[in-house]
Amino acid sequence: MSKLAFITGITGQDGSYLSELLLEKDYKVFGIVRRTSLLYSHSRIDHIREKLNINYGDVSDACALHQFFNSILQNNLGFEVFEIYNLAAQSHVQISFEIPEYTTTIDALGPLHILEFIRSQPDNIKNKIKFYQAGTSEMYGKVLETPQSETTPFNPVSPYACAKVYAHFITKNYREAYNIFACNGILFNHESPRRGENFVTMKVINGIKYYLEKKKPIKLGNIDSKRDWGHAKDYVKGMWLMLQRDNPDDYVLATGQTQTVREFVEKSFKYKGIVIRWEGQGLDERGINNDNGDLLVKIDKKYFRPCEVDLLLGDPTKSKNLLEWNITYNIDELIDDMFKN
Ligand code: NAP
Ligand code: F7E
Repeated sequence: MSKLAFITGITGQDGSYLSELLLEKDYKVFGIVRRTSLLYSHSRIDHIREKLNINYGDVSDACALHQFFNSILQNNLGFEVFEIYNLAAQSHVQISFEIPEYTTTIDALGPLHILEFIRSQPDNIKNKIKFYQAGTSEMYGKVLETPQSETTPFNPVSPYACAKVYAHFITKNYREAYNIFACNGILFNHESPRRGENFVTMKVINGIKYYLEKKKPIKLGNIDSKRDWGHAKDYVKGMWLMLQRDNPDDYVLATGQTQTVREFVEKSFKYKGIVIRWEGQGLDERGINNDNGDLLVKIDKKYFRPCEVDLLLGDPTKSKNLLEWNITYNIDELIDDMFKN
């Protein structure tokens, strides 16, 4: 009997690692990709492309999505389980302030389109479908307690986080109202060599490589915010584990450690043997190469957000206890992997 998995956001950082994991576990993996003017925008899944079943699609297009789901079910009668992972999102927090309506359409209504499909299925099919919603620590926003756990109230401060809060509660609502196996992951920041280039960790790693080549500084915004950074490979395992439990629930995935962006910058330069010293304050602050006086980091107000999430620190106790989930990369091993791969 076949195990089926469907991934929205399959071309993203997490979608690519999750695909690899599910293929290893003998799932038949389906996914949607967006039409782009260039064909070669799916580089994260190029190496496994032949093993995946891909259609064009978009989570804003419920009609096409439902047709694809129906065709999968009709072509795989007698399937054992159908796991749907909703990873598709406009996932950049700062950009969500520029395109709030689009972000809401994709990040809030996308999961509703999938939940509606599951709800419409007869019980014998519905009972074999499991749904994962990619929730985020950004939902805690201006945090109301530290560390943040599954019981910490949400207090979102960006259009991205507001849309994800809707997605979280509609997932919980459909679970309770229609007896759907639907889980919310509340994932703290996770990075990898496949991280998008405009997230701060990848920007710093690429910026250091560029500095070593061209002697140009990295331009950053707020370097005093704190994040709980893990490795995406560990986090996709947690997503899968959530769907293997007997009952659906919501889980935090985090390392339980937090660092400032400034510390991430210092550690990453140190990895290349460079000690950075800070001079000046506010927008005039600069990171200087302690050995030769080169300018390494400049502050640019363009990268500050209208509202900032100052401190994220997750409490993964529930996932550790119930899912037996653990991290295998600490921050230094993450930086090592990001430089090497
Ligand atoms: P990512 O690298 O930005 O990938 C996002 C994926 O969504 C890409 O495959 C993208 O396709 C796809 N997508 C965007 N809009 C879409 C649409 N309208 N229809 C269909 N697909 C669409 O994000 P990620 O880091 O892998 O994160 C995966 C999920 O976890 C996201 O929902 C994110 O919000 C959430 N999350 C991430 C983190 C983190 O630290 N990484 C933490 C918590 C939660 P293209 O390749 O065509 O752009
Ligand atoms: O910012 C600061 C910025 O964009 C981290 C997404 O995956 O994780 C991610 O959201 C911090 C913020 O990630 C720059 O102000 C300084 O305080 O790497 P980021 P994020 O906003 O935490 C959560 C959990 C998600 O769910 C999201 O999808 O770094 N920062 N200077 C900067 N950030 C960026 N991007 N660029 C800078 O130049």
